[in-house]
Amino acid sequence: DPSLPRFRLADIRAAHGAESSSPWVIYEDKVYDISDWIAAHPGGDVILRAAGGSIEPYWDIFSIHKTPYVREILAQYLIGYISPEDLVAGRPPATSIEDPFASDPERDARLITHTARPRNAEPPNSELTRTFLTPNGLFYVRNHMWVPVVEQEEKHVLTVELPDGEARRYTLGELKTRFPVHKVTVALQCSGNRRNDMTRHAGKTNGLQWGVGAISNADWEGVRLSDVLADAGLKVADAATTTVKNITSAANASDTADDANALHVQFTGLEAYGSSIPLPKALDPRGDVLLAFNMNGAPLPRDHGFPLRAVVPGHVAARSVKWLSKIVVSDEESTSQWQRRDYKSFGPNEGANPDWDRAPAIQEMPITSAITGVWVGECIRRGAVPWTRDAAVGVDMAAVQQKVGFTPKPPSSSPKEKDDPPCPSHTPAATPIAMEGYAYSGGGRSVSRVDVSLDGGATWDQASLLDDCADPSSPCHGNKAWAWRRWRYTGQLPVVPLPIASGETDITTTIFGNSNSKNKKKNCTTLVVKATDEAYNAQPETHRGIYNVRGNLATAWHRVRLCPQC
Ligand code: MTE
Ligand code: MO
Repeated sequence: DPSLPRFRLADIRAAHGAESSSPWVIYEDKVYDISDWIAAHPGGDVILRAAGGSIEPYWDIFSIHKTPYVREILAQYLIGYISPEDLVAGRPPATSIEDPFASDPERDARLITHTARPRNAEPPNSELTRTFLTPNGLFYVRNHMWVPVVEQEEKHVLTVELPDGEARRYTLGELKTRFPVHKVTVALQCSGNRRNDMTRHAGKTNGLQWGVGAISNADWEGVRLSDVLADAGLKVADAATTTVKNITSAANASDTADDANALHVQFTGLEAYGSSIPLPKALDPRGDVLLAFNMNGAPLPRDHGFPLRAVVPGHVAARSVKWLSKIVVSDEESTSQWQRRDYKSFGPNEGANPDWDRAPAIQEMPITSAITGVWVGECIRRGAVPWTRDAAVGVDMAAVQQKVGFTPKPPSSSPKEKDDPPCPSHTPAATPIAMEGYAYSGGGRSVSRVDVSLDGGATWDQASLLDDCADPSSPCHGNKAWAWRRWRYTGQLPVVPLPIASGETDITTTIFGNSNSKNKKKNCTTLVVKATDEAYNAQPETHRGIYNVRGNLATAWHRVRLCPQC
């Protein structure tokens, strides 16, 4: 529209930056007033970083914006053009911006990186279940943006806002000294864990193609969210939980008390990520929701939320907001895209543009399990070694290892290290096999059984569940089964080679990341694992029935195809 006004770059920079009441951005030679868009922007007010200047350098970093759809949104806010005297080849001269990822921390080289900026990475299978508590450096990382820099942790401020608009501020130093400190053993799992499995078996999915490693387990230490909410003055009327009653006793009049069941606790991180949980979970005296500052006995690593994060046991990890800076108790869920869109699941028929509001946000996770290591016959596939806690499950792993000709090696520093012995020239008729993995269910429901099949699901046996929580040197903390359960299995592969079932996964892609098409022609079998929790929830047999375009909650039986290598 040529009738729109022309603006000078210097004027826009001076009057329409992040601090102004009408922030503008520039794209190509066009000027947009984004004041009304900020609230609806999926990344929140992060967009203000670009205010007063060109948005293009940011789109180079957050390349997710380079779509016609985003340009259409922007088009609604067009207010004019850049003056011709400020244009070079039709655009304002390129400006360099501060790279928000430049200060991201160093990471453990063993992590398998899906994207570097923002950082998304999972531990290799060979490390995943090596220990019950995942070492901090190997814990999977799921960042939507950069890692915020916090210089003085004790001075980090958490703002707590109540439904009546009252706000209370706590420094981290205050949180640590004013409230009792609790420890809870919790597995965090991304709703996208095992997404690549759903893609392989049911069709294309959007999102990071996680293997089985978007889950890890740690001891978290911090203060209870319910203690902080009570101190901040939250008054709710709900006889359902005792903590609520404690909070209520100060407020008998119903006009000062809100109904806990209608409220949500919204969490916001320093880089603008946000999500929420229902208030009853936060107030449940057995719910163990923490504002955590320690992980496995050390201060939170920067990637995992330093200096403060929410830990919501039993719920999808998307609610455990890192770099926590603000809590709002509200009659609404968080308005972020991570609450209202991304972390929901839909029916296989609903496609890429479902009725977003119809499905509830994922909170408690369903049951899942996975195979993380396989040792078979004389052809040893490298999995998670060594087996350290055999006595706990009554499996004589030394004998199995001797039988299969396997000598555990010390942990390798590189996942690519080739330390498998050479294959013999034949495949033994009846082959000993050993497997290990994890099982996990949300809501604090304990895993009661892990079923294993060596023949694609025709016949079943049971794995031994490790009693990690009973280990006196590292007991589990918390009111419910919030941790994962490791399992092991030893058995005998079927003597008769089985045909390849269609749609099954080659072990080389699942466990070792490289597929070998030659295997497809050989006699293969399929290893299967599935778990059951205390409420008898079980995993679906295939991903076809739970397929959703976002690839969330890929919890079907985990299958690993096993082919003779020789
Ligand atoms: N919190 C903030 N502030 N920013 C984020 O990007 N990612 C969420 C959640 N909390 C995220 C966040 C998601 S989707 C997951 S799966 C977990 O953090 C990952 O936690 P981790 O990186 O400690 O494993
Ligand atoms: Mo996630």
